[in-house]
Amino acid sequence: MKISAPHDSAKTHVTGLSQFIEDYPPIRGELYIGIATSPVARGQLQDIDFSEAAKMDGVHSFYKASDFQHNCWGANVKDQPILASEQISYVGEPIALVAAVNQQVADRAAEKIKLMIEKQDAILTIKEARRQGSFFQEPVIYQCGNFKEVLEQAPHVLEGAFYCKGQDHFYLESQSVITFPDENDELLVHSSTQHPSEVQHVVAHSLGLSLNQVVCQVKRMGGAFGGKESQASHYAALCALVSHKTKKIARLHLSKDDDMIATGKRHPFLSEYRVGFDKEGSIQFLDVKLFSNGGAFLDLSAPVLQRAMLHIDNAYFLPHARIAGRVCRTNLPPNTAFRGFGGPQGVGVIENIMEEIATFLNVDPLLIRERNLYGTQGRNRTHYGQIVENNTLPQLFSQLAAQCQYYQRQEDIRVFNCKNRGCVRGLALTPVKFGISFTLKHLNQANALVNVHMDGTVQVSTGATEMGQGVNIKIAQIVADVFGIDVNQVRIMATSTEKNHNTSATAASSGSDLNGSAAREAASLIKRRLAKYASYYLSCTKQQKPDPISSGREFGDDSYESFPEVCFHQGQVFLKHKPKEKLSFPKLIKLAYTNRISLGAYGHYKTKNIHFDRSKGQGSPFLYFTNGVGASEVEINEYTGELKVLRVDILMDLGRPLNVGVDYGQIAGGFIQGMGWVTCEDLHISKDGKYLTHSPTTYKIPNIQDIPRCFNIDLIENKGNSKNIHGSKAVGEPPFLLALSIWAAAKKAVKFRNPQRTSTMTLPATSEEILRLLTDRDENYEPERLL
Ligand code: LUZ
Ligand code: MOS
Repeated sequence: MKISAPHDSAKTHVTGLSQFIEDYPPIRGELYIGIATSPVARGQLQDIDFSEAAKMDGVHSFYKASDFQHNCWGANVKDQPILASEQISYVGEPIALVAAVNQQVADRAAEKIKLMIEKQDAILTIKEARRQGSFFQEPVIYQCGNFKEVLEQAPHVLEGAFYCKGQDHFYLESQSVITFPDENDELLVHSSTQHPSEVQHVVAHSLGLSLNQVVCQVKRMGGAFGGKESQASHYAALCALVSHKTKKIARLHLSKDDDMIATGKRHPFLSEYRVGFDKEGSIQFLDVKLFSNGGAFLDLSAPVLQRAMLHIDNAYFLPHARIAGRVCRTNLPPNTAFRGFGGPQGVGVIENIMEEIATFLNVDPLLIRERNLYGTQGRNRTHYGQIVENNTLPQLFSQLAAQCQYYQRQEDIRVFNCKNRGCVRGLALTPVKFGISFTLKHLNQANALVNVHMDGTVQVSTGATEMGQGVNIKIAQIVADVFGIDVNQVRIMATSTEKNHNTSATAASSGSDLNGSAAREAASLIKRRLAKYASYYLSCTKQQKPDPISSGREFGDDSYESFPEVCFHQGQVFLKHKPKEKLSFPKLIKLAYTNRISLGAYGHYKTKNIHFDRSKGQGSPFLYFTNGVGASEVEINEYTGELKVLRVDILMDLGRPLNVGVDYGQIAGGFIQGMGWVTCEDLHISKDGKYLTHSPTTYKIPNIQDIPRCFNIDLIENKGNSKNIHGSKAVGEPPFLLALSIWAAAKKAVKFRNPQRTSTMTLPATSEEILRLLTDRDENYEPERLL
């Protein structure tokens, strides 16, 4: 298998030819949509007055909640109105729509729609939600071991809290959708979504259509990161309403500011912990209460919390644990999926604990981490009961610590910090063990359609959506490998619910695993049919070769026999014992066609042997784990609080990667996105509950100068992951979590100067936060206020 085929959009991305939704040229008669959104975080809608807006030239029509057949949607529970009608729950919540001849008119008209709202007191923070008892659902509790008994016996107990803020997805392409109406109320929806099936479902349900009247198509997204796992559906339904009512093409595209104000983000978490450990630093029990800020509606908050709870162990064995979690209901846009899906928020808790234990015992944190690492028998059972198999963590730890000269550099840093004033450094090494599979079992399935055309080229359609992550090229490689043809002969087609039904979101890092496996199923079916024919054809002598037009033999039936003597290799097909006589792949395809052999197939894949009992919090929800370690060194300017990442070393176990180039890109990109989360990306909300950070001028993501000057990414060889396609491992989310090494390094650096104050360091460790800790300012500062 060619492991570093370039990304299939590489050329068109850099030349600007890649088509995104907004690139659709203007279409005669189409309508542009403006949205009147709530200016308040909580209130009662009394009335809507369209009269001023209606006077404008170019305004076509107006819509409100009652125009929907079913004005509700939700990823798990349909608790969210598509247009608010009475209760208003967050700033930016859509209340009314205007359709107009162009975007300028639509936006100006939307501003002129008068909303009469009676304001109510909003709940914005976890702290306030807890005070008022504002929660979704009941608390969830996972327990393992004999928590109560060890509680009394632990030699040391530390208590504290971990404050972890949210993050904006900052995809380059905002939420975008175009809808094309057709006869008989049919609708074609082009959406920038990770989840075409959910867009189809939400559009159909809201308009009272059946699912077979709605097709959702996705060519690609300009980034998504979880922000389009559920929340594209909301905007698709708004746009579809206009098309459905007017029978005109409608277009909806959020500006960056509107998108950042109105859409949900990574969940902030407040976690209170109590940890017991012995004098060596081995954890004996862990007791954690996690509170997430879910925003106004449930969205994906329940499974996000669940993944946080399932990743509270990160890479460490917890003999006794009680993990409790609760989602707070507040008046913010509903928080949602974001790369890592709660995992980073859970892992942050225990990595912070590792630093705290090390400080308490006055030893290097790496020793504490290694001491608690998952091992073999007796130390390989997670707190939810899954056995950690094919455990590469010990190898990753020792290899990276040696490669990056961890202990030598800690000593160098100590000397540097003693000698220098005004500048302080820190170094930390943290691991990740990310569970691969949707935690909701039935989502772990995929289907694929493979069509072989007469010239021997192949089209593949799956439910996977391309958001830049490279799922298309990976699937193309898998299919090319089945047929023994060049990857350039395989094209991955736009995702459409017309070709692939009931698909799961491209999420949970599992896009290539699930859809690649389904595509291999489909391609293998065609290959068996071809092999059956080739086996017969190639074993005939020249004189005997059948004339397909007049031959009486039939080959069309599906066969589960395999024909191992038939080789498909480098575009040629031949018999193992007669390698001289070759058929080119296109020639074989033509012969197969004239013999009426089906050259299209459908494949289905489901992940085996996974299960999870949500009520008990026990099971084996994950097919396998993707592991990695990262070591980061930071330098902090003590006068300004500015943080620079000097050096990063990453070592990951990706099994046998499908495409090393794409995977390096995912590691570098995921890590830098994580770096933003732990250092500079800082969401601010006004007292009235409006996001103030709604453009690149007020919200800082990492830029090119923030990239570590020394950035080493390496993989270990692991041939032991036979559970997944070609022995590969998923890569999308896991590297994100390694950025916690930067946060831990910052904490270590600050601790050098001010050991008393670091236990409450928030995440992100912004310059302001660092300066606050270094200068002892702001004694009454309350990190809870931020979450
Ligand atoms: N989405 C989801 C996810 O619905 N379930 C998951 O377990 C998950 N995990 C990671 C990212 N998205
Ligand atoms: Mo998800 S956080 O869209 O994998």
